[in-house]
Amino acid sequence: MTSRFSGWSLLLGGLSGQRRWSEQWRAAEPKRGYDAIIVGGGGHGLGAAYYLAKEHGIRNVAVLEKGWIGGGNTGRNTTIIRSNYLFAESSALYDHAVKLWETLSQELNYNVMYSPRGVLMLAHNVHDEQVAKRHIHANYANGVDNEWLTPQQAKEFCPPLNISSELRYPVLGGALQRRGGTARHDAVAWGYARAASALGVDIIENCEVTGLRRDSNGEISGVETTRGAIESRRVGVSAAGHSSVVLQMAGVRLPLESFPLQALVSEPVKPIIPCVVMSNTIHAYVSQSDKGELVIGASTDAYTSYTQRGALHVNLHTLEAVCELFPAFRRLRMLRNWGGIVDVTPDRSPIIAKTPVPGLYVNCGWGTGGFKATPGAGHLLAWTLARDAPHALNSAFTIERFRDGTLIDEAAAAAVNH
Ligand code: FAD
Ligand code: PYC
Repeated sequence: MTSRFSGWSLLLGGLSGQRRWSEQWRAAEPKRGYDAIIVGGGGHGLGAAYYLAKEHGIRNVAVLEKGWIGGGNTGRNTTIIRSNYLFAESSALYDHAVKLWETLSQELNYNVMYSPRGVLMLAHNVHDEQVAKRHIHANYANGVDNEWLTPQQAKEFCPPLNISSELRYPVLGGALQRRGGTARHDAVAWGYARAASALGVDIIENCEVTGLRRDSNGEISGVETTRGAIESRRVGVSAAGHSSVVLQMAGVRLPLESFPLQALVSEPVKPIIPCVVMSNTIHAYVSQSDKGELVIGASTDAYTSYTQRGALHVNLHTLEAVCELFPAFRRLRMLRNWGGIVDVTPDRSPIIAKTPVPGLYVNCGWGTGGFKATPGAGHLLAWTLARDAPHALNSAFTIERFRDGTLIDEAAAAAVNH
């Protein structure tokens, strides 16, 4: 496997340098029509285009991105990958993605820096411990790895962790998924873009979809964009944070709310934390990038918004929690912070499905937890769009479940409140 990386510009700081990488795919002008259009050039949308071309032979595909590829949540998240979800449908869905992560660099011939360093989710009270153990048992039954660590075992696994019983929220133990970890977020977008482009997919940046066209039968016939109208009988929408806005253009209402979610990084230091640590209870999650920065994530804001930045007090709350768990981090300076917009369903599980409009498909509602799903979501959206029918792994993740009450109510959907 080769890697084109010669340097690093991590996390949001990397976006300014991303033009250098865009040379690796063909910047395309929109054609009059395509066999399929994907709206949204994040990892999910680019992944869907790649799998359409690679696995379904549908190569006359355009990915339409209103900004630059990977500039949405794909380039703004804290890159935590895991599949330790409670329900059988969810753990199967997310584990499908984890399995794809394991060979993604080889698949794309692009180093996405997948690093299965282990994700440790802390318990701070009896309720946390019971919930964690319930997840461990459920995961075990579903063939997904997850194990309980005592406070001492947690400290051995993650030496800087403070397990003093004097803590406001003492560590009572934790659930460890060893196959969980991190990846280089925007490399995923670039890797899929390059591989899709090589198979003939057009990747069109600075092209916002402003309308969805339907013919006299009500079927999808194309899109309107800031670069003109484009025809297609199949449109997949993968516009995280804005999916309900786009679907509304075809008269489809989605049960989604959009919230800002923030993250921040410290100055770079030598390797200090060997794994990912998450605490749902005190709203902190932290890992270390290969460049040395501590990557820290906060909670969603309390109110819906499209501002792509969150409230300062949310970050301060997280930093207090991180410093309590890791006293050694107190002296670090924070380098930068940023926000993304995540869209959240009532049951915190995603939608990957056909819509009531023939030819229109949607992948959305991943909330605070869709980065880990990137290869799986792309793979399943492509399948659903190519066959006009869901794969067994996404057949439960419909829009209709909110009408029928067949919810997949995943409390494990994130380490953050939302
Ligand atoms: P995006 O990358 O957002 O792509 C959607 C694209 O659609 C965007 O580029 C956008 O510009 C484009 N678009 C929108 N409207 C239009 C339009 N009208 N026309 C054309 N294009 C349009 N998940 C995890 O699993 N682990 C984590 O640790 C994690 N941490 C997170 C931390 C933060 C701070 C944030 C914000 C999110 C985090 N997430 C995490 C969630 C994760 O980032 C998202 O669920 C995931 O990246 C969604 O990928 P995507 O490709 O669907 O979306
Ligand atoms: O889904 O693991 C997750 C996550 C961590 C931070 C945000 N989302």
